[in-house]
Formats: sequence, C-alpha cells, structure tokens
Amino acid sequence: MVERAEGDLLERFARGERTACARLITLAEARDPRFAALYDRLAARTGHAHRVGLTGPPGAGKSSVVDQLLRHWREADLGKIGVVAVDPSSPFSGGALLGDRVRMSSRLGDPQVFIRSMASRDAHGGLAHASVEACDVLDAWGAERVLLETVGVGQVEYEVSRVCDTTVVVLHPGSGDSVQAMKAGLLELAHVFAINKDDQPGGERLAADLEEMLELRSDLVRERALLGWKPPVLRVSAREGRGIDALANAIDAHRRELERQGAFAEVRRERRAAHVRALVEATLHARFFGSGRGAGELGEELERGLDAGEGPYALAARLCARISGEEQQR
Ligand SMILES: Nc1nc2c(ncn2[C@@H]2O[C@H](COP(=O)(O)OP(=O)(O)OP(=O)(O)O)[C@@H](O)[C@H]2O)c(=O)[nH]1
Ligand SMILES: [Mg+2]
Repeated sequence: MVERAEGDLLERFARGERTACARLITLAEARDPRFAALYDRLAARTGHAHRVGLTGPPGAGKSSVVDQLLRHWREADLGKIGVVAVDPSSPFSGGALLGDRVRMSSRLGDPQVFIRSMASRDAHGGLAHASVEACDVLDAWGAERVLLETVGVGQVEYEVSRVCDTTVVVLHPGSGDSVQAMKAGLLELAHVFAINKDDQPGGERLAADLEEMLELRSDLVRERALLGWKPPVLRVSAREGRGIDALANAIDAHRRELERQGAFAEVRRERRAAHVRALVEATLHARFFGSGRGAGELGEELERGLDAGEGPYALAARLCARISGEEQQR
C-alpha cells in the first residue's frame, strides 16, 4: 500500500521533479520501511538506462572522468544522466564527498543531471543495497545513462560489474602496484580501460602492460569471450579533456554490442531475479535467526543444537526440516 504522502511523492517523481528523486534516494539510504512499496511502483519503469560503473584505485581520477563524460553527453544533448558516487569512507580518501561535488561541479546547475554522493558500502565491504536502488530510482526518473562511481579495492569491482552493464576501470600511471594487486579481477571484469592522467609520464607504458596482460590472460575473460568483446585500453586526460570522446564512444559501443546480442534485456531479468533472491534470503534470515544470539524463531533451537554438540550439517538439515514442516502445516 502506498499512503497519501507517498502517492504525492510518486506523482512529483513522475513529473520528473528532482526533489522527489532526491527524497526517494534518501528513503532508500535510510532503509525506510516506506521505501519498499514505493520501490515496487518504480520498478516497472526501470530497465531503460545504460548503467555504467566506473571503478579503480583511490585518486585515479574517476570523478574527474565522470565530470568530463557528463560534459560530453550533455553537450551532445543525449538525455538525462544520473550519477551515484559511493563514498569510499576509507582511511586514504577522507573528504571525498566534498571532492566529488567539486570535481563534478561543471554540471551542478543542469536540470538534466542528477548527482548523488552516498555513504559507503555495507558492513561486508560490498556495495550497499541503497546505492544500487539509487541507480534504479535514477533509471525510473528517465535517465538515459546512470553512472556509478566506486573505489575498487577487491570485491567491489566484481559487484560493480554485476549491477552495471558496462564496467570502466580507471587507472593512472601511478597505480602500477594496484594493477598488480587487482590484475586477475580487473582483466575479467573490465569492459573498457581508461588510463587517466595521460598528461603525466607513464601512460604509454601502463597501456602497453595492460594490452600485454589482456593478450596473455585471455582465458580469464569469460564473459567477454562469450561476447567477443575486446576491452579497449584508452588513454585520457580528464584535466585536459583529452580522449573523452573516444571513451564515451567505447562505452556506447559496448551498450550497442550488448543490445545486438540480446544481452541487455537478459541481464536486466537476471539482475531483478538476484535482487528478489537477496530480499528473500534477508527476510528469512531475519525471521528465523534475527540479529543476535538465540534470536528469531529458530535461534534457540540452534543454540540448543550447538550445546548438544550436534554436527553442523545435521543441525542445519533439522532446522530446514522444521521450516518446511511448518510450511506444510499452513
Ligand atoms: N594531472 C592530472 N590530474 C588529474 C587528472 N584527473 C584527475 N586528476 C587529479 O587527481 C586527483 C584525484 O581526482 P578525482 O577525480 O577525485 O579521483 P577519484 O578517483 O574520483 O578519487 P576518489 O573518489 O577519492 O577515489 C585530483 O587532485 C584531480 O585534480 C588528470 O587527467 N591529470
Ligand atoms: Mg571520486
């Protein structure tokens, strides 16, 4: 059920009001219980936007590249654009929120652009639900493109590639060590490499290294092998606005390739299925195990089993049997 106030909010949102958009994202971020019903109403209107993830080590220039892409696409008048910048909230980049705002400032007054910085990731280091739902809100708002900026350190690149259609990995000549650390994951997941700060020395070398790695480890490129997509390695300078056209073109070309192969729609269905599965899991977990020791409908039973030294598999099987037994009685 959607209450009156929420109904008004949806109406304003349907008219494209940016304040309504901001409000919805705030509700998502606060995990407000009213958001669920609102989200379901919006969900039918999502699926149109091209979702582009930009990830890479801290300070590589992701926000600066996003700003340049915004400029490029808005000058070409290619429709609304949404940006969700997930704040790293990590020790090495304090004050990123302000930084993101400033670096994307060239589009702040543009009614066709909506930029939102969001706090952090969830407790497990993954992308918070709210940032993905914020992308959905912007999609429903009518954005042609939704850009998701995240600092990539480990599993985050994987998640970005799961929730986005096209993953751009932004590196800079000084990030050689990070490239080594993230190598396997990067090669597997990136659809486009942007080597930023090419106004500084080292860009050519990094590009050559990456090309070589891509050549050597083509076995890693599972998804792309299916697609036959060879990730371009592009050298750009966000500071000088150089190479941005080629980057924007590569991103758009990847979308066209997804559409040509019928993957655009398929990915959306699978993404929604994954979302529902995650919601079911979270709901069941909360119901049966709550959030503390002994909590939830099965929490005590679990504790008793542990006290009795019951084997984990046997105990799990017994708890599952209890759940399905209950379901049968209904
Ligand atoms: N020389 C040079 N500096 C750049 C370029 N692009 C960005 N920078 C600088 O690099 C620093 C980081 O840029 P950001 O765009 O904030 O990088 P980021 O990857 O978004 O950073 P985090 O979100 O904090 O991880 C800033 O001082 C920018 O001015 C570039 O093309 N050339
Ligand atoms: Mg940034």
